[in-house]
Amino acid sequence: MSSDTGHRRVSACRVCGATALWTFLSLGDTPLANALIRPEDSAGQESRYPLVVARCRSCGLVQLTVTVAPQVLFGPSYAYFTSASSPMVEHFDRYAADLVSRFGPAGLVVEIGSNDGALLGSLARRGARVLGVEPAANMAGAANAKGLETLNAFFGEDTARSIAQERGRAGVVIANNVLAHIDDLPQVARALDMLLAPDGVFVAEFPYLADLLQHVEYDTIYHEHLSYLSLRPLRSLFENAGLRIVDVERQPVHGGSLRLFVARRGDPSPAVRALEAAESRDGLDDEARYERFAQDVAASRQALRTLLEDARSRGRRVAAIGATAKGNTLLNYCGLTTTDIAYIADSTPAKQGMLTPGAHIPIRPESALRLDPPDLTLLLAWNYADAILAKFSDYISAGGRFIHPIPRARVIPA
Ligand code: JHZ
Ligand code: ZN
Repeated sequence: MSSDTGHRRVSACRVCGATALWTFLSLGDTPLANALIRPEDSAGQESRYPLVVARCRSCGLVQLTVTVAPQVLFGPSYAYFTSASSPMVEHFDRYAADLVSRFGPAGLVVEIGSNDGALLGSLARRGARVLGVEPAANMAGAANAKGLETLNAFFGEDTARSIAQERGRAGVVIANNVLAHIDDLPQVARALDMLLAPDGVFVAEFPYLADLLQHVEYDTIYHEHLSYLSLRPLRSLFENAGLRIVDVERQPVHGGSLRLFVARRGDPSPAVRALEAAESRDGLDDEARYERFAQDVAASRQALRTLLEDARSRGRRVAAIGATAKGNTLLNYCGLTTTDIAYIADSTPAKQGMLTPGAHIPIRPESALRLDPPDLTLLLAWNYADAILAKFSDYISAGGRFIHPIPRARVIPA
């Protein structure tokens, strides 16, 4: 059964307001990617929402055609703890070191969507004066409990104004894996203009559209990710608020991310110019590129289903690792159930014992892969493939193998 309450259809582009939105991909009606279910509630009805992607014919922003209310997605309790993934903790520690060496003490440092405080902690240890802004009450609570002051709020003009009034303007404002989650992007740009000191810098990191297209990372499409970001639409977003993209770096996390540096003054660095040229060269402005992506997605689904059917016909037992948000797009879009995947191992205590949305696959601790080893383990956290293969080298030595699902499903190590 599907229900479709609590969402809004989008009729105008989230950056430029144009109404010419061209739809190129539908992944069906799916439940929310982090809406884990308690086993005792498994008979209840789950809300499903259309997971459809469109591109603005005016500014080029790739975006979902619906917006689910943010209170529903991020409200009192959120399932994803940054600190549960040690590669992300290490990434944010290097990130903190980079920021401190680029900007020095920088006065007040505000992080939007600061989750459980992984980056704030690394910055604070390096002497920065930090403040988190985090809408999920359980995440804000976890960060405050570690002594990392975090406001339990959504970021917007009201929050920006009150922070600036009470604590002064910020030298650095950071937003990691959260810009794509915000519906009203022009409001964010205006709020940044209120919060940043005259020479302040906004630093944002997010999964990059060019990597999503190239590596067929369709599973990073879910209702929390309202937009799939690239340079051209972001440039007009910031320019409308008197801000400019002055530098950019590619980062390997989450399947390929961009780290942007935005300021009031300064010319775009050579890296910005080079990446803009690469986006045009790679077809990010051409609808044919997105049509090809939609075909790649269907082919990737078919390849995974074929591999799993083949494994089943040989009597192989399959489990998975990483009860990720993206895993739930993959499982539901590929139509996988407990017949295909016995369980999912995950390091997050709050996810263990729950069922995944839609597919209802049970989540167990990581130790399950050793105590009850499957023949094959589907990497639903393929972004940590190297770390997971290293961690489970004993499982591999005993004959266990992993399935890497994208761009085309394959068994590793071969
Ligand atoms: P991970 C997240 O999505 C959250 P998800 C968010 N929606 C977002 O925007 C994107 O990132 C970019 C577990 N794990 O990071 C921990 C192990 O079990 O791929 C996590 O539950 N063993 C805000 O959910 C999950 O896997 C391990 O060794 O797709 C990883 O989730 C490791 C490394 C992780 O993100
Ligand atoms: Zn637009």
